Amino acid sequence: MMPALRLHGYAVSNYFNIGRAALIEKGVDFEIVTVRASHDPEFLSHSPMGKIPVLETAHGWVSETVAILEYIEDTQEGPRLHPANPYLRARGRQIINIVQMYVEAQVRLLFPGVFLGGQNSPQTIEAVRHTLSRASEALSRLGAPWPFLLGKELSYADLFAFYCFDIAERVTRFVYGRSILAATEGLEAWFAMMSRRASSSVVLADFETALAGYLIEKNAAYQLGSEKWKSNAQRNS
Ligand SMILES: N[C@@H](CCC(=O)N[C@@H](CS)C(=O)NCC(=O)O)C(=O)O
Repeated sequence: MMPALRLHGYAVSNYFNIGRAALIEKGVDFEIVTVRASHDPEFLSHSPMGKIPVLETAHGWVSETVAILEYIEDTQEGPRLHPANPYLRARGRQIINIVQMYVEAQVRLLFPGVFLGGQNSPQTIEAVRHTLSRASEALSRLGAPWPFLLGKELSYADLFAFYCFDIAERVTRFVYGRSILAATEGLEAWFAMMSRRASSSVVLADFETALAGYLIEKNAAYQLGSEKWKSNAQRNS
């Protein structure tokens, strides 16, 4: 029998990886449909912005990762990943918003010169640096993880932040020669802990394979294999 949920997208996408990790952490039976983002009318009818991931459900299609995560939480069994406590839930959403808007969307502006074989203007590089510093300071002000971002339990905030920081760390190391993880209180140890989760091993292994092909395809300046920082961070945790 076909699983009730099908996640469409592919492993080079940090957003796809967040959705996939959530389904794995929940223990949900799901299927992956490998597709790229597209503006084909058929795809747009499922994902109105033409972006991945998009989740196919018995009720219909859902795009936008935060909406996908909420749908999974509301319909699936398994460990709770969005806290029942309204305050904790709001804090989780607050972290997700900060990470999405002021970290992920910012480093994405630098993708052309890092992953896409293009260039980044000095103005963009400076503007992004400024917003990333504010985001690091903001997240540091929220307090170091203990051990997860919302306390004792893993939540969507951790999964969302983990896959966004994985890409942000690659970009900030490459563009600025600086670690955004080191600049944010407690995040290096948290990132190393998150890397060791069983879901992370599966998702990151597929990500690295997909990224290797993508970098060649795009003639990217960024090279895999320059990530000694990752094993260092893990060793130091
Ligand atoms: N806000 C969206 C962002 C998803 C997104 O940006 N996905 C990228 C892949 S990581 C994509 O589809 N890019 C193609 C495009 O922007 O046209 C979400 O939360 O799902």
